[in-house]
Amino acid sequence: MNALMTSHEASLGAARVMQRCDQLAAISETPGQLTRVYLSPEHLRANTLVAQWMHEAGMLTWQDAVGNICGRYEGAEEGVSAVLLGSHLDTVRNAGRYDGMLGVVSAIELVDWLNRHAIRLAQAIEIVGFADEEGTRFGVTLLGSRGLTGTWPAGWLEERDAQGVTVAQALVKAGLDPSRIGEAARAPEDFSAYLELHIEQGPVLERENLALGVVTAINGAKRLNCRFTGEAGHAGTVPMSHRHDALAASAEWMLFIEQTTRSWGPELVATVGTLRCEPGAVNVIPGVVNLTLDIRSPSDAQLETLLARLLEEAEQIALRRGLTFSQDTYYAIPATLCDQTLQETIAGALEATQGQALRLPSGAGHDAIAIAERWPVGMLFVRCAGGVSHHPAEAVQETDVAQALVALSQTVTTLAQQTSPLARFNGASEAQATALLSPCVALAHWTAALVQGRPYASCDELLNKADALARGWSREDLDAALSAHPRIGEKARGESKEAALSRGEQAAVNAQDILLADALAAGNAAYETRFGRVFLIRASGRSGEEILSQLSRRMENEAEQEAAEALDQLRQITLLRLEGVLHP
Ligand code: 2AL
Repeated sequence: MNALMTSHEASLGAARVMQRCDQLAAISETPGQLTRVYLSPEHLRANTLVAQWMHEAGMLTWQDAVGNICGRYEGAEEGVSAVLLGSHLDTVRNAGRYDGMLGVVSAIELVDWLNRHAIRLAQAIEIVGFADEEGTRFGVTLLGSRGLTGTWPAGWLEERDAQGVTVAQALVKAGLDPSRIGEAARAPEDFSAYLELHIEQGPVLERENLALGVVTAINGAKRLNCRFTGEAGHAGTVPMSHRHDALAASAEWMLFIEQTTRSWGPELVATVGTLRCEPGAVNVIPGVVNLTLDIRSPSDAQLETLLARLLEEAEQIALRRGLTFSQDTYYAIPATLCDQTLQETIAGALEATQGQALRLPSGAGHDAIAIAERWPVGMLFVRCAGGVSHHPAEAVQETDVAQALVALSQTVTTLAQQTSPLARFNGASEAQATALLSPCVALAHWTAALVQGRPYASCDELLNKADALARGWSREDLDAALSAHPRIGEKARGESKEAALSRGEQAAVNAQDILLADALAAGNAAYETRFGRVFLIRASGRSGEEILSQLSRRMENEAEQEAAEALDQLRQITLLRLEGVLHP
C-alpha cells in the first residue's frame, strides 16, 4: 500500500501544525520571546504537551533517560522495527518557532492521519522530540540524539550552565537519574531509518520557488586560526615598495578565498569571520594579522582539496610580499551523508507532490548528524521565508507545510512497508532463510542450526548464536569451508554472492600493484606447500601489505596453531558477512 494524504486532509493537518507550533512557542522562559533550553521547566512542559498530542494520535509515549520525549505507533505486528521520525524541541535564545518543532509536530500529524484511517504498516513508526540539539544551555550539542545512540562522552554530566549547574544536577532536578542515562540508548535493530523534516534555514528553496527539497548531506566543516606576520612600521616614512603589510596580504587572500570558493560551485562556502590587526593603529603599518577561516562542504574530499588550495595561495601571497603565514585547525567535523535509498524515496515523493525534487546540502547541523552514526538518515527541507532562522522572524507558509505532510505520508508509508532484514529472515521459508545465510560460509550445518533457531528477537541474539556455533568449528570444517574463499590477490570472478562478497572484502588489496600481486602469489604458494590448504585471512579493512606480513608471520606457526588461527579468521569473515546480511 502506498497511502497518500489527500490535499484536503493535508490542509487541515497543516493548519493544526501551525497552531501547535504557536502553542509550543508560548512555552518559554522569556516572556514575549521564545527560549526553551534543555531540562528547564519549560522543556518539561513542552514534553508533556507533545506527549499528549502523541497519545491523542494513538501512540504509546514515554520520556527517556536523557529527557527526549518519545512515542510509538505499533506496526502490523507488535515489536517490529520502526521508522524513526523527529527533530528537536529545544531552542536557541530568542528563537523562531519552527526550527526543530516543525519536524516533531508534522510527524505527529502524520501518525494521527494513519491512526484515523486505521492504517498499520509492516514497521512501527516512532517519533522523538529531542531534548537538546542546539546546545544553548550547556554549550555541548546533540545531547538528545546522542542519548539515543548511547554516545554521551564521559565528561558531559559535569558540563555547567551559566549559573554553574551541572548536567547531572539538572537531570536530577528534572526527575531523571544521571546514573541511568545509558538506558536512553536504542538497539541498532530498533530502527530501520531516521527521517527528519526541518526548515531549510537558508534561501535556496525560496530562490528556486520550491516548497520542499531533499537533503543530500549535512556539511562537514573546518575552522582554522590563521596568521600573516609581516613588519610593523611608520605609516608616513616607510615607502610603499618597502612594506610587508600583513593586512594587505590578508585582503589579497580574502578576495582569493571568495573568488576561488565561488568558482568551485554553490555547495562550498568559506568565510573569514574575524580579523585582528596588530598593533592596530591608524598610523602604523599592520605587522601581524590574526584571522579565522571557516570552510564547509557536503564532501570531505572536496573540502580538503579546496582548503589545500586556499592555504597554498596564502603561502604564495606571503612569499611574494615578504611575510610569513601560519595556520592551525582547531575544529573539524566530517560531513554526514544522507542515505542514498532514503534520498531516492523522498525524491520520489517530492516529484509526485511538487513535480520536481531539488537536492541540496544542509549548511546547518541537525540531530541527524548523531543519528547517522547508527542508522541511515534522510532529511526533507521545507522552505522558510528569506532563509531566516534562529530569529523570531522565522516563518513558513501553511501551504508548504501541507505539501510537506503529503510528501511525508508517501515517504513514510513507502519506507515502513519494507521490513527489516532480520524480520525478513525470521519470516522467510526455510529454503529462503537458508539462501540468505549460505553465502556467509560454506558450512550447511552452521546455516541449518541458525535457520532452526528462528525467530530471533534481535540482530545481536542471532550474531551471538552464530559466533558461539563458529567457535565450535573443527579442522574438517575449515577444509570444507575454503571453497567460498578464493586466494588473497585473486579476487573471485563471477556473479555468485560469495564472489561479490570476496571482491568487496579484498577491496583494500591494490590489484594494480604488480609487485604486490607477485608477492602474494608466491606467499600463497609457499603457504599451500607448507600447510596443504589455501591461506585464509579476514581481508576486510586490511591492505595487501598487511596481509603479506601476517602471512609471513603465520608461516612460522606449528600446524595446529595455524589451523586454530585459520579457523578464527574463518569465523571473523563469516560474522562480518552475517552482519552484512543484517545491515545491508
Ligand atoms: C578471503 C575472502 O574471500 N574473504 C576474506 O576475507 N578472505 N579469502 C582468503 N583466502 O582469505
